[in-house]
Amino acid sequence: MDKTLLLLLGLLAAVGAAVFVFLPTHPSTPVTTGTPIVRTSAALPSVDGVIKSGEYSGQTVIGDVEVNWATEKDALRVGLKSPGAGWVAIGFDPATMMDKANIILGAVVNGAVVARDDVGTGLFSHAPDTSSGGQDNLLAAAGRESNGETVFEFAIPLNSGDPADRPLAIGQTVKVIVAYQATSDDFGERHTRRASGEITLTAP
Ligand code: HEM
Ligand SMILES: [Ca+2]
Ligand SMILES: [Ca+2]
Repeated sequence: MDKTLLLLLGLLAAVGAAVFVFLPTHPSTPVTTGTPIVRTSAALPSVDGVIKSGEYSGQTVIGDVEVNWATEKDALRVGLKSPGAGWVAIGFDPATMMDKANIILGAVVNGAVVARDDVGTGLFSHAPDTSSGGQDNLLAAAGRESNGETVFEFAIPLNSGDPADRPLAIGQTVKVIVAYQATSDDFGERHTRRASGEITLTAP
């Protein structure tokens, strides 16, 4: 083997080693896992990714997420606004911490909403209802992200009939948990901030 070839091989090996060393240890964040749902419902034209004044009968701030809600005959509409560009979520009626809560997550990915109907599967975990034989019961979802803030609007049945969801009723005061991610749209990524509060489901 002549010297030039050896030199070339050595150079190649060095470049290879450098690339290996500088590769990130984690694979790049995958786009939201699970089945993405992008839906709007003609019956719910207000689920459009914009929270207008007077659109919701209830409003509160939990953590630093604005939570808006209103009941329909058999449904609950919710509008969340987070100070982050990643996912935002609300969980209804947890048993302990995140466990058993009916968790609805949303993210705006390249201008389109991705939403999922989950359930708290443990103190610090959640999974799509569909992964435990349940159904995704989102009736509508829409979202908008601008200036590092995310608006996520959705509607769910008050009582979906899905054993993975906890039934809600008009008149009920329900514990809710709220969380958001500052940067990641990956539903598998832990919250930047989380908090809990209460909302009362007054009649429409
Ligand atoms: C894969 C996503 C998630 C992971 C890995 C995760 C993990 C955790 C962990 C480790 C804690 C305890 C430490 C802490 O307080 O930060 C926690 C607490 C909490 N999480 Fe999550 N979480 C996730 C998603 C969510 C979602 C979507 C919500 C709400 C809709 C949520 C709501 C909460 C709340 C309210 C607490 C405090 C519970 C309490 O102290 O009573 N989490 N989570
Ligand atoms: Ca659910
Ligand atoms: Ca469900």
